[in-house]
Amino acid sequence: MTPTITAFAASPDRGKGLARDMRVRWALEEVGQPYQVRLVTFAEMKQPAHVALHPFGQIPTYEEDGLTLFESGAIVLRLAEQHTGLLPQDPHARMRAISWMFAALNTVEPSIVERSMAWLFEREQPWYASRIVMLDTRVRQRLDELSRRLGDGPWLDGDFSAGDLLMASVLLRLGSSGIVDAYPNLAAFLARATARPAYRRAFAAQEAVFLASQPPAG
Ligand SMILES: N[C@@H](CCC(=O)N[C@@H](CS)C(=O)NCC(=O)O)C(=O)O
Repeated sequence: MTPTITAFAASPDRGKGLARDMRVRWALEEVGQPYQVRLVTFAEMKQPAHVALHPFGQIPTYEEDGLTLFESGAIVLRLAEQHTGLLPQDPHARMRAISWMFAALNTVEPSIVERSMAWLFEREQPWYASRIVMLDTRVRQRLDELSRRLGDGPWLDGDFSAGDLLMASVLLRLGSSGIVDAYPNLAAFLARATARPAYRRAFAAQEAVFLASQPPAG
């Protein structure tokens, strides 16, 4: 059965690949699994039909043969377990790659999300200028550590894995802040990740949703 994921009908990032359906689309493309997308509005995400799939009324969700999942990390793990290509076969290497998945979502993403939320909701407030300095420091602390561990390696631990996919997805959320540019090895990691054909296909698919929502030029 072809799995179905949900994504924003109108993504706030205007198709820049930052919404969390992107990482699921990317994983689906990496493993060569065709999929369908159901687009949902913000209002629909909070309705009982969607909340039955996602208790927090968010995207993405994933439905496949009677299995319903939420949380992008769990969905990527499901795909990586089901197919070859995103997790090593060796049991220790596999668990290390899974550790990187958790690290991306649990250790690196929170400070990045906090920074984005402050920009979105607090940037007009009098405290923003001092708060952003503190938030940037916390982001940089994680990037310092990550950069040290990555060193000259192409990926975090051996071959490209779901850990790299999630870490790249998380770092991309720093967007135009320029913070990643101060770390040449992390910038190169992102360049390698986003050059992958699976990433490009996933990006184009989510961007097409935004482009289709725009009035014709002229
Ligand atoms: N931890 C969740 C976060 C999901 C999440 O925050 N989704 C956002 C889109 S990227 C969303 O649906 N936001 C709308 C809302 O929370 O109302 C995951 O990784 O799937």
